[in-house]
Amino acid sequence: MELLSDLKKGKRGAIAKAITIVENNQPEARKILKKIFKETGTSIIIGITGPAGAGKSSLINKTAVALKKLRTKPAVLAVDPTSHITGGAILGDRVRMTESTDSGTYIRSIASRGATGAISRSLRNSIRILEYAGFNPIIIESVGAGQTEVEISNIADITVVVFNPHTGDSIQTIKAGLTEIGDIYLVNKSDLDGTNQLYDAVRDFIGASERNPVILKTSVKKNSGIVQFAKTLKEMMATKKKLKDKKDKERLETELKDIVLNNLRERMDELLDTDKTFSKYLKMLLSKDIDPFEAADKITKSMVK
Ligand SMILES: Nc1nc2c(ncn2[C@@H]2O[C@H](COP(=O)(O)OP(=O)(O)O)[C@@H](O)[C@H]2O)c(=O)[nH]1
Ligand SMILES: [Mg+2]
Repeated sequence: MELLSDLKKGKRGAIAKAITIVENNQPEARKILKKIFKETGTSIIIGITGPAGAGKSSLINKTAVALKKLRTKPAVLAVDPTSHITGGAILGDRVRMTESTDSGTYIRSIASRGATGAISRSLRNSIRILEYAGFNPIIIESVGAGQTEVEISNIADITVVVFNPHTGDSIQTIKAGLTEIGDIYLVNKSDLDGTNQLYDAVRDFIGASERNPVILKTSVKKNSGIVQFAKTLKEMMATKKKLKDKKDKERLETELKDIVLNNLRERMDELLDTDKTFSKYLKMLLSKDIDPFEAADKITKSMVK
């Protein structure tokens, strides 16, 4: 496949095409994954999460440049669940990230519509494409909303949580469970008032925990703290590499279960369409001779012994 050799060379067009293919889950996606799978699972995944507007895209832009100077080859995948609402968020992210694009970092927004399972699948496989193309680390930007951030910390080897001074919801988010997931906490927009108070609050809430996460102040506007952040990431890439094997085992187990359950669901769905027991109990249900739960129990028992 010519696409594969171009991918291996890290050609942008090939990467874009391959990610589009795995995103849309075309049959061709399976062919690609079959060929590249052995050479994946090698890069460190950095998840950057936090509220919308915290400065994640701006930070990633600068940090990618700094990481390049530290002789790594970063790529970025942005997962933005608000994109389908505003219609412009994806473009906004792309524009804000142009600086790192110019320096040769691969950047891509991936669709975040649809079921969370579908998002995880396209994320996992897009990561694989980028690994095969030689990128390391792979940075994932995601808005920390509801379940997303938990998912990101499942996928990421290093999780970075971004807060801002002067946003009531920062403290709220700290309390709402983000304390568990971060390896690094950033107080971004440190050019604004309230930075030290927030830094102290984060340290009091989180810093004392057993995991002993790193807490840093950054300002994209003043260009401060970014190099230190990039250096911290690079050091952590080395230490996390050792933990990666164990985490990958769990991830692959989860993925395999997901796929099998999906397959079963599809198969069962087809079977039900022609299943005699199903139509028998459906008739009884329609004539109110049985309730939905009992009908479902009977059908399920007849199918799974
Ligand atoms: N004052 C200040 N503004 C910043 C800083 N970093 C980002 N911003 C601004 O915050 C807004 C949201 O940034 P963006 O990167 O899109 O945030 P995201 O939604 O978390 O990706 C933009 O207007 C940025 O210019 C910073 O360090 N200081
Ligand atoms: Mg963004």
